[in-house]
Amino acid sequence: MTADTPIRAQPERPPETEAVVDAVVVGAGFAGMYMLHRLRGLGFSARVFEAGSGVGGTWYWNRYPGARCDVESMQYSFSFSEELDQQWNWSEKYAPQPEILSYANHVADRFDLRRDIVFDTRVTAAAFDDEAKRWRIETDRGDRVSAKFCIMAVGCLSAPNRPDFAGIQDFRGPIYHTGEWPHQDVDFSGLRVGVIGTGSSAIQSIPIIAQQAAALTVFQRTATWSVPARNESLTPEFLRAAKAEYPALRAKARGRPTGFYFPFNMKPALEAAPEEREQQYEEAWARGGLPFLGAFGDLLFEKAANDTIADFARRKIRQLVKDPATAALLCPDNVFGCKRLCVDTTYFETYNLPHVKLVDVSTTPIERFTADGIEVDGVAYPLDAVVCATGFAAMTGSFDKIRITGRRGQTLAEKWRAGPRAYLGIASAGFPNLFTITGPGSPSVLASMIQAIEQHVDWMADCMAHMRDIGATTIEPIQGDEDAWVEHVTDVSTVSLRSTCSSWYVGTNIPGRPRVFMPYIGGFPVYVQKCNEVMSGGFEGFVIEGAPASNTEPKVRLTERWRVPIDIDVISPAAVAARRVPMV
Ligand code: N01
Repeated sequence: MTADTPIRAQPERPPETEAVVDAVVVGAGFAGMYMLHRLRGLGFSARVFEAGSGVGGTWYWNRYPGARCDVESMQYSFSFSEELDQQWNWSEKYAPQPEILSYANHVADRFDLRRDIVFDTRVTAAAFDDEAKRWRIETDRGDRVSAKFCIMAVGCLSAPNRPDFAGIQDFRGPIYHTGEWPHQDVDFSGLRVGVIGTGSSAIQSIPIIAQQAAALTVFQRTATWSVPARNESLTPEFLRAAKAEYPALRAKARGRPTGFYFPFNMKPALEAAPEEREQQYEEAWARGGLPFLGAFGDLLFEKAANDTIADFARRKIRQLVKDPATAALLCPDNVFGCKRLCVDTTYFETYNLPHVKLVDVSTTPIERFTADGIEVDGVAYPLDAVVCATGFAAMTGSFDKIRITGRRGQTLAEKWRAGPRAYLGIASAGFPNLFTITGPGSPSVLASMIQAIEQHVDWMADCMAHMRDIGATTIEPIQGDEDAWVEHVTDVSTVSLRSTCSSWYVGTNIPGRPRVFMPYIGGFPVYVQKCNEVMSGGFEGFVIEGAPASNTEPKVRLTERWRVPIDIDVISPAAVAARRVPMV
């Protein structure tokens, strides 16, 4: 079996109309897979529904040329199994998408997950039956399942954003989206290709597409900050040494604001002499990757400090790109790292190729598609194929696709219309027993995703086990505690320069969406500690119903590895401001 082999669990498995399980999990990416593993371990029955034909989620869908992770492979992987850590060998510092998908398939096989996953099946509706205290889940192939718990493992970046360009239906060639790339090889040889967008997906795919295409035109609305990846093969010696220290690396990672470990410099950039700053930036640029933002401690808190790293990065772009006019267009004029920082391999250098052209659509947007290409400002760009690297309806887009109905007929879409509201990003008032893995209001995309997933899944599994212990029927956030958390998430975000620009973090990459800073930027370990305190305090901020009064003594089942030492305390805005913690 190769990583690309579409896998169906039970192709002949007919829709179930009367299934009754403890939990339904929506999605079989890393979150859904680990959730299933934990549920099974606790003796709960579960059904996982997955729209794709295989496991892997993000890494199943995002198969565009050049797709790879920009968190180091040794850390972008499950940490729950020491044996898995020791036995799996990553080939590169930053794993390519096919290898990550192979890993997902390996995990599915190793833990025998497929038998409870129904592939090629999309959950269309989930409704809470207040009398039965159960969720009724429906799918697009006619399944009707009753579950005590409904667990959304739908991913943060999994609902592609397809802008409604005028005339798009007239275009004669194929139009691809990086987030829903075909499973067959796409060959751009000899073609005139247009790429719309310059975010992470675009900057990874552009250098590869340029190698094939006869002509490549990139339509850029906002110039992107990108740092060289400095990817490399991992030697057997490196792997041996790293694995000898693996548990320590995992523990250190859990103590970091980002949930992954890298060396960083706490000193404020503004306290360093210009020569020291230059040297520090040069060294960090030479090491490459997201840790570049850890060159100094104040880069995402002080605009004047940020200006110093932005000036440095602009100089690098001008050195890398030969044509001054193109270089000028590629130099962002916004806060460095405000949008998610990109990590590339020869992105800027690609614009030195004679057949690659950059078109600025910042002030004159894409006017229309025609049968033969794209028009901007009255100029026609003839194209044979178009790649939309236009991103996602982040954090909430996948929830919007499912009709989720809670108490009193309220839908989650209605409740979240002005922005998502969830307690700890784990659950939302009015929707009992509905859990949201890496939901809005949790560190999620601001931490290493797999780390964030494991912490959420373990917390939820521990919670469900506790409810079973005490004979409870439902758990649901208390409105006031949820409101306070949502307010805290917003408060903390204002301390970071990240809250100042338009990006998918705040939902404004898509016209009409409310501007709300959705992930929790207060730091991963502080968030973990808050979750632990909530649990050990008897699920503070939640109301648990149905348990006999004699059974409600708090019994903490907290998964041991989440008793995380707080390396850096960043819970309050003041602490964030004072500590100057680099968060990439
Ligand atoms: O999406 P994006 P992405 N006309 O939203 C442009 C993760 N990820 O798929 O900036 C013209 O970043 C849009 O322009 P603007 C990672 O967290 C990780 O690239 O809104 N252009 C932007 O340039 C990442 O941040 C990895 O002005 C339009 C681009 O499309 C996240 O996924 C790899 C437009 C979208 O960029 C999303 O990345 C890939 C329009 N109408 C992704 N609409 C790794 O781990 C949008 N754009 C390496």
